[in-house]
Amino acid sequence: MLKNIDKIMDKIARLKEQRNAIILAHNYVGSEVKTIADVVCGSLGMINAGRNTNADVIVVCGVDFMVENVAILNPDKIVLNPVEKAICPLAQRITVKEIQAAKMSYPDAHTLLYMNSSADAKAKADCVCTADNAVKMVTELNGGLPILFGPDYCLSYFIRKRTAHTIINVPINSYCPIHHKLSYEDILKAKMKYPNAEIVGHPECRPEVQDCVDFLGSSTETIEYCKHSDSIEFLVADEVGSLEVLRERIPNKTFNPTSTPMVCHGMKKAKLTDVLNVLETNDNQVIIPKETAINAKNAIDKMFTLS
Ligand code: CIZ
Repeated sequence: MLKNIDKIMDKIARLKEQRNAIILAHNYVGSEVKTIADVVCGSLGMINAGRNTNADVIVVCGVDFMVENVAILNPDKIVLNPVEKAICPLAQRITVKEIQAAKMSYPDAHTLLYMNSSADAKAKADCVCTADNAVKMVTELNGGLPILFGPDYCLSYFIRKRTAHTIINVPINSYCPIHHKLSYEDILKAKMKYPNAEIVGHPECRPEVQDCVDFLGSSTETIEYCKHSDSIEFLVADEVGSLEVLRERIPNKTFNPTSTPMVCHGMKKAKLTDVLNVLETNDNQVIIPKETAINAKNAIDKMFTLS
Protein backbone atom coordinates (compact mmCIF):
# COMPACT_ATOMS: atom_id res chain seq x y z
CA MET A 1 0.00 0.00 0.00
CA LEU A 2 1.28 3.50 -0.84
CA LYS A 3 2.27 5.63 2.13
CA ASN A 4 0.67 9.07 2.43
CA ILE A 5 3.83 10.81 1.29
CA ASP A 6 4.02 8.61 -1.83
CA LYS A 7 0.39 9.41 -2.61
CA ILE A 8 1.12 13.14 -2.39
CA MET A 9 4.16 12.73 -4.63
CA ASP A 10 2.08 10.76 -7.14
CA LYS A 11 -0.58 13.46 -7.21
CA ILE A 12 2.07 16.15 -7.71
CA ALA A 13 3.62 14.18 -10.57
CA ARG A 14 0.21 13.73 -12.24
CA LEU A 15 -0.70 17.41 -11.89
CA LYS A 16 2.68 18.46 -13.23
CA GLU A 17 2.02 16.50 -16.35
CA GLN A 18 -1.62 17.59 -16.74
CA ARG A 19 -0.77 21.26 -16.24
CA ASN A 20 2.57 21.30 -18.05
CA ALA A 21 4.14 22.51 -14.80
CA ILE A 22 7.71 22.70 -13.60
CA ILE A 23 8.92 22.86 -9.98
CA LEU A 24 12.02 24.90 -9.14
CA ALA A 25 13.62 24.53 -5.71
CA HIS A 26 16.46 26.39 -4.05
CA ASN A 27 19.38 24.45 -2.57
CA TYR A 28 18.28 25.63 0.89
CA VAL A 29 14.69 24.25 0.85
CA GLY A 30 13.67 21.16 2.85
CA SER A 31 14.79 17.78 1.54
CA GLU A 32 11.29 16.40 0.78
CA VAL A 33 10.52 19.28 -1.53
CA LYS A 34 13.88 18.84 -3.27
CA THR A 35 12.90 15.27 -4.20
CA ILE A 36 9.94 16.43 -6.32
CA ALA A 37 11.69 19.41 -7.94
CA ASP A 38 12.76 19.43 -11.59
CA VAL A 39 15.62 21.75 -10.79
CA VAL A 40 17.46 22.25 -7.47
CA CYS A 41 19.92 25.15 -7.57
CA GLY A 42 20.79 28.69 -6.40
CA SER A 43 18.80 31.82 -7.28
CA LEU A 44 20.78 32.38 -10.48
CA GLY A 45 19.97 28.84 -11.62
CA MET A 46 16.31 29.38 -10.74
CA ILE A 47 16.19 32.49 -12.89
CA ASN A 48 17.86 30.65 -15.75
CA ALA A 49 15.44 27.73 -15.43
CA GLY A 50 12.50 30.15 -15.26
CA ARG A 51 13.71 31.98 -18.37
CA ASN A 52 14.21 28.91 -20.47
CA THR A 53 11.16 26.82 -19.73
CA ASN A 54 8.22 25.98 -21.98
CA ALA A 55 6.10 25.14 -18.94
CA ASP A 56 2.76 26.92 -18.51
CA VAL A 57 2.90 26.78 -14.73
CA ILE A 58 5.99 27.36 -12.59
CA VAL A 59 6.03 26.48 -8.89
CA VAL A 60 8.90 28.21 -7.12
CA CYS A 61 10.01 26.72 -3.80
CA GLY A 62 12.29 29.12 -2.00
CA VAL A 63 11.68 32.54 -0.49
CA ASP A 64 9.63 35.53 -1.67
CA PHE A 65 12.21 37.26 -3.89
CA MET A 66 12.89 34.04 -5.81
CA VAL A 67 9.21 33.65 -6.73
CA GLU A 68 9.07 37.33 -7.66
CA ASN A 69 12.09 36.95 -9.95
CA VAL A 70 10.41 34.16 -11.90
CA ALA A 71 7.13 36.13 -12.07
CA ILE A 72 8.98 39.23 -13.34
CA LEU A 73 10.45 37.19 -16.19
CA ASN A 74 7.23 35.29 -16.98
CA PRO A 75 4.27 37.69 -16.96
CA ASP A 76 2.31 35.35 -19.27
CA LYS A 77 2.75 32.21 -17.17
CA ILE A 78 1.19 31.09 -13.94
CA VAL A 79 3.85 31.45 -11.24
CA LEU A 80 2.90 29.87 -7.92
CA ASN A 81 4.32 30.34 -4.45
CA PRO A 82 3.61 27.28 -2.25
CA VAL A 83 3.59 29.42 0.93
CA GLU A 84 3.09 33.15 1.03
CA LYS A 85 5.00 33.64 4.26
CA ALA A 86 8.35 32.30 3.07
CA ILE A 87 10.25 35.50 3.61
CA CYS A 88 13.92 36.35 3.09
CA PRO A 89 14.87 38.58 6.04
CA LEU A 90 17.83 40.03 4.11
CA ALA A 91 15.67 41.05 1.13
CA GLN A 92 13.40 42.99 3.50
CA ARG A 93 16.28 45.09 4.75
CA ILE A 94 16.47 47.42 1.77
CA THR A 95 13.62 49.79 0.97
CA VAL A 96 12.77 51.85 -2.10
CA LYS A 97 13.08 55.00 0.05
CA GLU A 98 16.65 54.11 1.01
CA ILE A 99 17.58 53.52 -2.62
CA GLN A 100 16.02 56.80 -3.71
CA ALA A 101 17.83 58.71 -0.94
CA ALA A 102 21.17 57.12 -1.86
CA LYS A 103 20.64 57.98 -5.53
CA MET A 104 19.97 61.62 -4.57
CA SER A 105 23.23 61.72 -2.59
CA TYR A 106 25.25 60.04 -5.38
CA PRO A 107 23.51 61.04 -8.63
CA ASP A 108 26.30 59.66 -10.85
CA ALA A 109 26.57 56.26 -9.20
CA HIS A 110 25.34 52.97 -10.64
CA THR A 111 22.85 51.05 -8.50
CA LEU A 112 23.60 47.34 -8.20
CA LEU A 113 21.35 45.21 -6.00
CA TYR A 114 21.89 41.74 -4.65
CA MET A 115 19.26 39.35 -5.99
CA ASN A 116 18.02 39.08 -2.39
CA SER A 117 15.84 42.19 -2.69
CA SER A 118 12.18 42.82 -3.46
CA ALA A 119 10.74 43.42 -6.94
CA ASP A 120 10.05 47.03 -5.92
CA ALA A 121 13.69 47.54 -4.95
CA LYS A 122 14.97 45.85 -8.14
CA ALA A 123 12.77 48.18 -10.16
CA LYS A 124 14.95 51.07 -8.91
CA ALA A 125 18.26 49.36 -9.76
CA ASP A 126 20.43 49.54 -12.88
CA CYS A 127 21.48 45.94 -12.49
CA VAL A 128 21.24 42.98 -10.10
CA CYS A 129 23.68 40.24 -9.17
CA THR A 130 24.01 37.01 -7.22
CA ALA A 131 26.96 35.80 -5.18
CA ASP A 132 28.09 33.94 -8.34
CA ASN A 133 28.58 37.08 -10.44
CA ALA A 134 28.73 40.04 -8.02
CA VAL A 135 32.42 40.79 -8.66
CA LYS A 136 31.94 40.60 -12.43
CA MET A 137 28.88 42.90 -12.32
CA VAL A 138 30.77 45.53 -10.31
CA THR A 139 33.71 45.36 -12.70
CA GLU A 140 31.54 45.54 -15.82
CA LEU A 141 29.29 48.34 -14.54
CA ASN A 142 31.96 50.52 -13.03
CA GLY A 143 33.21 52.88 -15.77
CA GLY A 144 35.03 54.89 -13.09
CA LEU A 145 31.81 55.66 -11.23
CA PRO A 146 30.91 54.63 -7.67
CA ILE A 147 28.48 51.79 -7.13
CA LEU A 148 25.58 51.86 -4.71
CA PHE A 149 25.29 48.29 -3.50
CA GLY A 150 22.78 46.62 -1.19
CA PRO A 151 21.49 45.10 0.91
CA ASP A 152 24.27 42.79 2.19
CA TYR A 153 27.37 44.43 3.70
CA CYS A 154 29.07 41.01 3.88
CA LEU A 155 28.74 40.41 0.15
CA SER A 156 29.93 43.99 -0.29
CA TYR A 157 33.04 43.10 1.75
CA PHE A 158 33.59 40.06 -0.48
CA ILE A 159 33.43 42.29 -3.60
CA ARG A 160 35.70 44.98 -2.14
CA LYS A 161 38.39 42.42 -1.45
CA ARG A 162 38.36 41.44 -5.12
CA THR A 163 38.03 44.84 -6.84
CA ALA A 164 39.39 48.33 -6.29
CA HIS A 165 36.11 50.03 -7.19
CA THR A 166 34.27 52.45 -4.91
CA ILE A 167 31.27 50.73 -3.36
CA ILE A 168 28.76 52.50 -1.14
CA ASN A 169 26.61 50.21 1.02
CA VAL A 170 22.86 50.83 1.02
CA PRO A 171 21.88 50.52 3.83
CA ILE A 172 25.19 50.67 5.68
CA ASN A 173 25.20 47.33 7.49
CA SER A 174 22.39 44.94 6.58
CA TYR A 175 23.09 41.26 6.62
CA CYS A 176 21.57 37.78 6.39
CA PRO A 177 20.77 36.87 10.02
CA ILE A 178 21.34 33.16 9.32
CA HIS A 179 24.83 33.46 7.83
CA HIS A 180 25.67 36.19 10.33
CA LYS A 181 25.15 33.79 13.25
CA LEU A 182 28.34 31.99 12.38
CA SER A 183 31.27 33.47 14.32
CA TYR A 184 35.04 33.38 13.93
CA GLU A 185 35.17 31.32 17.17
CA ASP A 186 32.81 28.74 15.61
CA ILE A 187 35.26 28.30 12.76
CA LEU A 188 38.22 27.95 15.15
CA LYS A 189 36.38 25.28 17.16
CA ALA A 190 35.38 23.41 14.00
CA LYS A 191 38.97 23.55 12.74
CA MET A 192 40.19 21.99 16.02
CA LYS A 193 37.64 19.18 15.64
CA TYR A 194 38.34 18.53 11.95
CA PRO A 195 41.96 19.66 11.42
CA ASN A 196 42.24 18.08 7.95
CA ALA A 197 39.04 19.51 6.53
CA GLU A 198 38.98 22.22 3.88
CA ILE A 199 36.59 25.05 4.83
CA VAL A 200 34.10 26.29 2.25
CA GLY A 201 31.78 29.20 2.97
CA HIS A 202 29.26 31.67 1.61
CA PRO A 203 30.01 35.38 0.98
CA GLU A 204 27.00 36.27 3.17
CA CYS A 205 29.13 35.20 6.17
CA ARG A 206 30.73 37.86 8.40
CA PRO A 207 33.99 39.42 7.11
CA GLU A 208 36.09 37.75 9.84
CA VAL A 209 34.62 34.38 8.87
CA GLN A 210 35.24 35.04 5.16
CA ASP A 211 38.86 35.80 6.00
CA CYS A 212 39.53 32.40 7.51
CA VAL A 213 37.89 30.00 5.05
CA ASP A 214 39.64 28.29 2.13
CA PHE A 215 36.96 28.89 -0.50
CA LEU A 216 34.06 31.34 -0.76
CA GLY A 217 31.23 31.08 -3.26
CA SER A 218 27.51 30.72 -3.86
CA SER A 219 25.94 27.38 -2.98
CA THR A 220 26.24 26.33 -6.63
CA GLU A 221 29.89 27.39 -6.91
CA THR A 222 30.63 25.54 -3.68
CA ILE A 223 29.22 22.28 -5.08
CA GLU A 224 31.45 22.61 -8.16
CA TYR A 225 34.47 23.52 -6.03
CA CYS A 226 34.05 20.55 -3.68
CA LYS A 227 33.56 18.15 -6.61
CA HIS A 228 36.88 19.15 -8.11
CA SER A 229 38.95 19.80 -4.99
CA ASP A 230 41.58 17.23 -4.01
CA SER A 231 40.23 17.31 -0.44
CA ILE A 232 37.92 14.58 0.76
CA GLU A 233 36.73 16.27 3.93
CA PHE A 234 35.05 19.68 4.18
CA LEU A 235 33.59 22.05 6.74
CA VAL A 236 30.64 23.93 5.29
CA ALA A 237 29.96 27.52 6.43
CA ASP A 238 26.57 27.78 4.79
CA GLU A 239 22.86 27.09 5.32
CA VAL A 240 22.11 23.46 6.18
CA GLY A 241 20.37 22.88 2.82
CA SER A 242 23.72 23.31 1.10
CA LEU A 243 25.21 20.63 3.31
CA GLU A 244 22.41 18.23 2.28
CA VAL A 245 22.96 18.90 -1.44
CA LEU A 246 26.72 18.45 -1.07
CA ARG A 247 26.28 15.12 0.73
CA GLU A 248 23.81 13.92 -1.87
CA ARG A 249 25.72 15.02 -4.98
CA ILE A 250 29.21 14.13 -3.77
CA PRO A 251 28.70 10.94 -1.75
CA ASN A 252 32.38 9.94 -1.80
CA LYS A 253 33.43 12.98 0.30
CA THR A 254 32.60 14.05 3.87
CA PHE A 255 30.82 17.30 4.72
CA ASN A 256 30.40 18.64 8.25
CA PRO A 257 28.78 21.84 9.53
CA THR A 258 31.05 24.54 10.99
CA SER A 259 28.67 25.10 13.92
CA THR A 260 25.17 24.19 15.03
CA PRO A 261 23.55 23.85 11.59
CA MET A 262 22.46 27.22 10.19
CA VAL A 263 18.77 27.01 9.31
CA CYS A 264 16.81 29.51 7.20
CA HIS A 265 13.24 28.97 8.39
CA GLY A 266 11.74 30.86 5.45
CA MET A 267 13.36 28.36 3.09
CA LYS A 268 11.92 25.39 5.00
CA LYS A 269 8.33 26.67 5.04
CA ALA A 270 7.11 24.98 1.84
CA LYS A 271 6.04 21.36 2.34
CA LEU A 272 4.89 18.78 -0.20
CA THR A 273 1.25 19.43 0.76
CA ASP A 274 1.72 23.13 -0.07
CA VAL A 275 3.13 22.30 -3.49
CA LEU A 276 0.20 19.97 -4.12
CA ASN A 277 -2.28 22.59 -2.92
CA VAL A 278 -1.08 25.35 -5.26
CA LEU A 279 -1.00 22.96 -8.21
CA GLU A 280 -4.60 21.98 -7.45
CA THR A 281 -5.96 25.44 -6.71
CA ASN A 282 -3.67 28.12 -8.24
CA ASP A 283 -3.63 29.71 -4.77
CA ASN A 284 -0.82 32.18 -4.16
CA GLN A 285 -0.29 33.06 -7.81
CA VAL A 286 2.33 35.81 -7.92
CA ILE A 287 1.68 38.70 -10.32
CA ILE A 288 4.02 41.68 -10.24
CA PRO A 289 2.46 45.05 -11.18
CA LYS A 290 3.34 45.82 -14.79
CA GLU A 291 5.54 48.89 -14.37
CA THR A 292 7.49 47.32 -11.50
CA ALA A 293 7.94 44.13 -13.50
CA ILE A 294 9.22 46.00 -16.58
CA ASN A 295 11.77 48.01 -14.57
CA ALA A 296 12.90 45.05 -12.48
CA LYS A 297 13.23 42.93 -15.62
CA ASN A 298 15.51 45.61 -17.12
CA ALA A 299 17.82 45.23 -14.10
CA ILE A 300 17.82 41.42 -14.46
CA ASP A 301 18.37 41.63 -18.23
CA LYS A 302 21.31 43.96 -17.62
CA MET A 303 22.92 41.25 -15.49
CA PHE A 304 22.62 38.80 -18.37
CA THR A 305 23.97 41.36 -20.87
CA LEU A 306 27.04 41.94 -18.69
CA SER A 307 27.57 38.24 -17.90
O1 CIZ B 1 21.73 33.53 -4.36
C1 CIZ B 1 21.34 32.51 -3.81
O2 CIZ B 1 20.80 31.62 -4.38
C2 CIZ B 1 21.53 32.39 -2.35
C3 CIZ B 1 20.70 33.22 -1.48
C4 CIZ B 1 22.40 31.53 -1.90
C5 CIZ B 1 23.22 30.71 -2.79
O3 CIZ B 1 24.39 30.98 -2.90
O4 CIZ B 1 22.69 29.82 -3.41
